[in-house]
Amino acid sequence: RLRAATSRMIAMNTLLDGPEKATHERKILLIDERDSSAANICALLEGWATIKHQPDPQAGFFEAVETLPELVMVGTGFKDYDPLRIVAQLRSLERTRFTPLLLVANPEETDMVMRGLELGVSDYVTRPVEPQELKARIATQIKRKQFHEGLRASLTETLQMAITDPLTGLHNRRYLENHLQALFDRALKRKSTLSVMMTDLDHFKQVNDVHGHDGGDVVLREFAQRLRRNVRGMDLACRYGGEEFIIVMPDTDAGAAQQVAERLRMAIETTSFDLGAGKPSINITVSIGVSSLNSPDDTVSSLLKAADRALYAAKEGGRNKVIA
Ligand code: GH3
Ligand code: MG
Ligand code: MG
Ligand code: MG
Repeated sequence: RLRAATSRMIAMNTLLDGPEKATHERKILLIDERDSSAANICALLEGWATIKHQPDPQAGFFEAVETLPELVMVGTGFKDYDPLRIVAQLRSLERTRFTPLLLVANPEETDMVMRGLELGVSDYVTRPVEPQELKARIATQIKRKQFHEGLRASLTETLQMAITDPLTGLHNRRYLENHLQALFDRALKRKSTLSVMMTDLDHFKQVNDVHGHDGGDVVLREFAQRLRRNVRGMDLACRYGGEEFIIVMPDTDAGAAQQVAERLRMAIETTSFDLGAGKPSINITVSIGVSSLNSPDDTVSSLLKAADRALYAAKEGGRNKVIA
C-alpha cells in the first residue's frame, strides 16, 4: 500500500513543472522534538528556505493555523504525543486543508507513515534525512500546492462564467432557471411574498438598425447598470434573452414591485443613453410586466407567464409602461 501511495504521488509530481521558489517564499514550519535530528534539518535547510522550529506539538499546530506556512514538517518522535493528531487537526480545518504536510519518520515506523498517508500527509522522509531528497520533496509539495491553487482559481472562474452573461455581467438565464424555483419554494414555505418583473426594451431593433449592433450593445450594458442601481442586492437580476431581463424580488408584494418597476422605467426614460465619444445620445424606453405570488396554486411557470402577459399588455398599450 505504501508503495502504491508513493508511486501515485510520484506520478502526480511529474505533472508539476514550474519555477522554483525563492528562499524567502519557502516558509516552512518544523514541528519536532528539540533534538539533534531537528537541529540537523534546520541547519541543512538554512539559506534555502525560511525554517521555523517549534518543539511543542500543540503550539506548533496553532502556529501552523495562524501563520500558514508553505509547508509543515511533522516529526514522529514526540514522547506522549501522537504526531498524527497534528495531521488530523490540520486537515480538518479549512485554512490548512491543503497545506503540504511532510512527515519525518524513523525507518521502522512503516505503520505510522501509512496511517499518516491515510490521514492526508502529502509525503514523508525517513531519518537520517538526506539533504537533496528532503529539498526535492519539499520543493515538489510546494509546487503541487501552487498548481492546485491555480486549478481551483480557474475552476471558480469557469463556474462564474457559466452563470454570467458576458455582455452585461448580470446573471444569465441558466442561473435564473436554477434558482427561481428555490426562491419560489422559500417564499411559499415562509408564507412570504415574491414578485417577478419582466422587461423588454422598446423598438430595440431600430436602435440596432440606426446605430449598429455595437451601439445596441452599449445600450444593453447601460440598461443593465441602471437596472442594478434600481434593485436591491437580494433581488435576482438576469439577462433572459437579447433585450429581455427578468428580476426576481423576494419579500416584495405587487404594490412594492410596481414601484420598483416604475422607478426603473423612469430611470430609462428620463436620462438619454450616451453611445460614446463623437456618437449621439439616444432616448430609450422600456416596457415592464410585473407578476406576484398571490395564490397557493401559483407556480414558477404561472408567475413567469403572468409577467409575460403583463409585458405584452404594456407593449399593446403603447410601450414605456408598467403593467401588473
Ligand atoms: P418591441 O418594442 O416590440 O420590443 O420592439 P423590438 O424592436 O425591441 O422587438 P424585437 O424583440 O423584435 O427586437 C429585439 C432586437 O434585439 C432584435 C435583436 O437584433 C436585438 N438583440 C438581441 N440580442 C442582442 C444583443 O446581444 N445585442 C444587440 N445589439 N442587439 C440584440
Ligand atoms: Mg424582445
Ligand atoms: Mg419584442
Ligand atoms: Mg423589444
